[in-house]
Amino acid sequence: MAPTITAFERSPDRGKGLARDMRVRWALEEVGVAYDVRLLPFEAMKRHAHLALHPFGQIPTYEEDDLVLFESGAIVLHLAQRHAGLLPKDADARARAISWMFAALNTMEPPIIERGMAYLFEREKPWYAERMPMLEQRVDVRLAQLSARLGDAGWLDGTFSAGDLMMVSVLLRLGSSRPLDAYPNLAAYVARGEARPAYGRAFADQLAVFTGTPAPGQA
Ligand code: GTB
Repeated sequence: MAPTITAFERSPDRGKGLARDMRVRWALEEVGVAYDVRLLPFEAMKRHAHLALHPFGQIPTYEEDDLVLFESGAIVLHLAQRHAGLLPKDADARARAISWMFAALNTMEPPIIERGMAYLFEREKPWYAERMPMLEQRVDVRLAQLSARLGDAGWLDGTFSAGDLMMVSVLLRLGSSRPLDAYPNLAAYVARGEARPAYGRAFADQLAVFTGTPAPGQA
């Protein structure tokens, strides 16, 4: 049976691909696994049936036979370990790719999310003008370090991996409020990720939830 993931029935971004089901969809497309999606209204995410799958009442979740997973990173890692295409065969290269996944989630994502939350929800607050430059600077430090490491390479460590999938997904969370103009190699890196056919299919599928337009190839 095809695995089932959960996603927002109504996402505040209306299909811009920012919710975390997008990275799971992308991984599923990269490894060529067909999947079903169960769309959840916000209230249903907090009810017992969903809390049994996800202790924090969030999306995405992943169900495959008797296996239930939550946390987008764990789901992508599971897919990458079970299927070819997202992790190198060489054990050391594999471990390095997994390090990049953790770097995306633990080192890059927190300051990016903190800045994004302040930008969205604190703009009217008296402390915003003072706090924002500090948050911008924390993001900048990480972007500069990542940019220095990536240099002229296409991907973070040799061929495209789950580490790149996660890093591109996290960088996309910066959105239009924080363009990557100062880091042309990171902007090109993100564009390379978005240009992957698997990304395109995943993006079209999650957008179709909000536009009602079936993704190409789907009835
Ligand atoms: N660490 C978990 C993971 O990686 O899976 C975090 C999961 C998570 O934050 N899920 C969010 C959620 O379920 C959706 S992705 N939120 C509801 C809740 O907590 O009650 C975060 C998100 C939501 C919306 C947008 N957007 O519209 O732009 C972007 C990102």
